[in-house]
Order: sequence, then C-alpha cells, then structure tokens
Amino acid sequence: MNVLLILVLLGLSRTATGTPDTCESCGLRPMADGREISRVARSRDAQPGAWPWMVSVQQVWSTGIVHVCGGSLVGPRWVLTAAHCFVDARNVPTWRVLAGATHLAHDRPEVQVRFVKQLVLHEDYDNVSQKNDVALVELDHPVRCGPHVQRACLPDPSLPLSATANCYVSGWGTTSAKAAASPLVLQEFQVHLIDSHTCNGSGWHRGGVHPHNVCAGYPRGGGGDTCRGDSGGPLVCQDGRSDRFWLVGVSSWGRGCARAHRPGVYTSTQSFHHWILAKMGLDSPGTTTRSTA
Ligand code: 4AZ
Repeated sequence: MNVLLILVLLGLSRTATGTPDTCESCGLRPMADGREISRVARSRDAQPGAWPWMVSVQQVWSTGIVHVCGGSLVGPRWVLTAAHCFVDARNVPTWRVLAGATHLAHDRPEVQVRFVKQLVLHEDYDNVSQKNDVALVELDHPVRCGPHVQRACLPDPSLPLSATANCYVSGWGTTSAKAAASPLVLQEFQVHLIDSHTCNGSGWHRGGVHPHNVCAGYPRGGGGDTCRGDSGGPLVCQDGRSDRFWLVGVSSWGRGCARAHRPGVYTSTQSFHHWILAKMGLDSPGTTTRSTA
C-alpha cells in the first residue's frame, strides 16, 4: 500500500469516530468494535482499550506509586470519581491520573499520565452517610483521545435506565474481600441494575441507599461486584439502540464484596448531571451532554 493511500485511510478512520484529539465523541470503544463483551458474572482480564474512559487515580509517595481509586474521563481534562477517595488526602500535588492503561505496570505508548490541577469534591459530601459521594478531578493538561482513550457519555436525568441494556463495571480493585493484593490487569464484569426499593429493604442495605444512588450486582451474590480499590470507577450501560455506553454510576460503597443481598452501591450520575456540568463550566442553557452525545 502506498503512503498516500495509508494517509487517506487514516483520515477516513478519524472522521468515523469524531476528531480524536478533541474527544468529540463519547461512550465508544474503538478497540472493541464488533468484539463480544464477556457475559459472565465473574470478573476477567479486560483487553487493551476495552474501557477507554477508565482511569487509575493514583498517589505518588517517596516509596512508590499507589493505585487509590478508579475514575472515568468525562472530558479531555476532567475525570469523574468518588469524593471519599480524597477524604484523608487532599494534597493536590501528590495525585496523578493514568489514562489508556490496562496493565498498571506496563509502560506502553498509549498510556497517558496527567497530574492534577484541581480536586472538586461535592460540597455536601457526607463521609458518614456517603451522601453526594462524587468528585471531579481537573487534569493539568488535556488527554489526547484515540483508540485507547475516550470519554464516557454522561446521561441527563431524562434517559430512562430501562432503555439501556447490558451494564458493566471495570476496575483494578481486589477480586475478593479476602484478597491481599489488587490485580495489575484491569478487570471487567457484567452487573444487573437492582431496583432501589429492593436494594434498600430489610435484609439488604436497610435504608443506607440514598435517592441519588443506583444499586447493581447480583441479588444472590457470588457474581461480579466492586471491591477494595474499585471505588470511583465506572458503572456503564449500553444504549439499547446504539453501541454507545452511558456512564450511569460511580462506584461508592457496599458491605463486603459479592455477598448475597448486598449489591454494590453507586452514585447516580443522572442525579448529579447539573453539578457535573456546572463544575466543568458547561452549564450554559441548552448544553446537555445527552443531546450532544
Ligand atoms: C472499595 O473499597 C469498595 N462491594 C467499593 C465497593 C464495595 C466494597 C469496597 C462494594 O473501593
């Protein structure tokens, strides 16, 4: 193939997924197009680029770098995560974000490291009840979107969750409550949305679930669930009519991991849609991420 033809083909593939550098499109998985996603409940290693909005939120110490929480790219310079990730440590220069990674210890060309310009914790975050467990991290420089790095789509409150299909969670958290170490390879698993009334009932989370939470997992336990280190990471659901993924939840809390009647509890991104856009400076009238998705 001659060089000109390659350049033309590259140009065409760029327009198909939007302009990569500006992160125009959202919720797409260019590396996974046409590939079956795991339907199994148990977690498994994700393929490179499988969840391109997934980031590792890390802290840099003199003794090394530690993965603290997951997060999701919602714009070229914004990561959505959980407020409780920063409760004991708001020292901004110690934090960094890894985008485009699958294996945390592999230094690959698609991996982009950014430092933190600003941490924006929800003003009404309550560290006892875990109400309003949401935070935005502003990066020092925007990420470059491409096959391994994409932003997730933020649904506005009008998206009916019943119109979404398969939901997935990804993260570098431990694969069980007893596991001593976290996996280095990103894990993925499918979950089911669980009605809040059921999730909050006696024998379940007994009133601990707030109106701004979403529950997801397996009622009988045993299936995929978030665990230590998954906090802040994405719960995404596929649009029933397109291949796009909506960022429906931010991993917040649970009781143990994968226990019966104790599904993972997530902060609903729909409930905080306005807060998120306002903090990113995108709250001008008519700007909804859903309509521009
Ligand atoms: C955590 O520590 C964590 N299964 C998140 C969610 C759950 C447990 C632990 C719920 O990041």
